[in-house]
Amino acid sequence: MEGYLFWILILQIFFIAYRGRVGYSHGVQKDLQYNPKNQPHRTAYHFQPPKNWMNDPNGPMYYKGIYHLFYQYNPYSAVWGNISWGHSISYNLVDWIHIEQAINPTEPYDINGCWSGSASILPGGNPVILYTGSDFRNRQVQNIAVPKNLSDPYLREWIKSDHNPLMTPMNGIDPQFFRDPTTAWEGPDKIWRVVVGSQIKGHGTALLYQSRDFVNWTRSHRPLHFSNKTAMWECPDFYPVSVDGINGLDTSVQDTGTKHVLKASFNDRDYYIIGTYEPETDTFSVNPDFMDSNVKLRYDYGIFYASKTFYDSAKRRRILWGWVLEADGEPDDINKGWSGLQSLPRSIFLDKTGKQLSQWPIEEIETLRRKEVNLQNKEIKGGTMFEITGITASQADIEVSFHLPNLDEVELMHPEWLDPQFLCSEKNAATGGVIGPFGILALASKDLTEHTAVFFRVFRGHDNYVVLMCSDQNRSSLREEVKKSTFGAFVDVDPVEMISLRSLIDHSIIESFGGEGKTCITARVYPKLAIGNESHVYVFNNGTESIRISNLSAWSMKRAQIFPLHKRRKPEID
Ligand code: DQQ
Repeated sequence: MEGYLFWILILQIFFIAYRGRVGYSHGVQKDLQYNPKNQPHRTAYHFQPPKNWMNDPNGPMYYKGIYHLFYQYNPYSAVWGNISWGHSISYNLVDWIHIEQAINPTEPYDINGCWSGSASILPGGNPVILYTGSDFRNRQVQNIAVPKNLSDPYLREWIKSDHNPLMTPMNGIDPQFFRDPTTAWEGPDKIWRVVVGSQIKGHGTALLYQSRDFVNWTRSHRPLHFSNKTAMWECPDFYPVSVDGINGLDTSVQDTGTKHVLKASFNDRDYYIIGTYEPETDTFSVNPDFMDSNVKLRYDYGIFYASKTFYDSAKRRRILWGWVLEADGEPDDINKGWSGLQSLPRSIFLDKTGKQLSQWPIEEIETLRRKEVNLQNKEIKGGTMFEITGITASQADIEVSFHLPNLDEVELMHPEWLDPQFLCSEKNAATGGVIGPFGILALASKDLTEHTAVFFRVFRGHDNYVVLMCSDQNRSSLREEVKKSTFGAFVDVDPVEMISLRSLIDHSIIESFGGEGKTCITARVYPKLAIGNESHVYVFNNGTESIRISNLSAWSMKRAQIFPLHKRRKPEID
């Protein structure tokens, strides 16, 4: 009997040691990143914390050679709650080191959550954070935090000011609708301005506050902007863009060579308008305004919310981050142990037409490209498809330029087809047309029972061609319970010249850029069969007319190095 107990003990020791090696302890999964078998949908080169819930990007900034990304984070579980500011740093915006939370709910003015906010770099180069606290009475108030030790390159510790809260909901502001301060900008009068998202009398409003010292803030008698066509504006963002070239501008730049962008998050989407800002009077003139025109401009026509930009002084560009939610259910998130991604960081700039913005994944992402597959001048006859082989299809970057040799028979666009998303679900990838649908089938199983179609269709409009871009998740997974939306938007390109598509595929996310970044659509998908090495990618043409690929380049993507500080030396796994 004693011998028997001895062997049980030995077996137990082995079992505990083994569980420790694969990252389990007390039944809690500790390190999900290195267990691809159990985590087919965890991403390899998108930013995510090691575990738990993440939502909005907060206070992105560049400070003394290091990029900082803060984010809404629940340190205790994979659902929203206990909101703190997670903090990670990077030297290249691709590889990240997770460090300790920067701001936690500890004070009466933020005890119910440290919600979204922004960083500003003051003259002399010192960073400050303005963020929303949900206070002990669940009122929303604005607070400030500064680095404890500016000589710590990671800026690990942040101190909250004794002056907090700096802005409180008074004079008609509903305490439930007062949040998400922007990066501040300085006017020619040396007065700082910030905007806070709100809803006044049911209308989405960008409240304007001014300060000389960043501590005492006065509300302007007029908001910077409001709209009676929307309700609450979350996470506003206000910044200049150059009318001439793609370089970004520091948030305080205001001159004749600039336009200004106001972004507001509402209805689960990020909308923007472009206008002219007069700092002397703090007026912002736009045409069209939010929800005015048929084309309601959005950063991304898929899953992308509560985004924020920052000016990268090192490379003179403006960079956009957005929260990409899960499309599976809460029980799935609890099971996975995590929820929420950040989009790839994207350069954002005014398009040549001046009528919209364009975006492109930052160039550093290309350092992850491996094993290029290339083909040129290939005809794809109507009703045919081919597989892109030689790359890891579940972790890939694909760029294709399509040429349309014959537009004579193009289908007519009906004047009532105003809603591109609806059009994409009516005319999905399986519904044959004349010029299109053509594009890619990503995260596809070998038998195609699972696939996500990212594709174009071309129509003849009243006096021009109309290009429709769709991302159709309808057949993306055999799992019944995951959301399978179809997204769509028009792309302002001339199909006589070329239509380009770039799709970045990363296990459960597909970020697609049509027309060189004029139209972006991000999708979340959770395939059951098309996972890991069982995933394939195809090019298809389901129109009657042939199309020609002038160039196709595809790469496997290397895993980015994204670890907590103490795990930095982990060997690379592709
Ligand atoms: N998320 C934060 C709020 C913000 C919302 C709370 C937008 O500050 O309005 O986690 O997703």
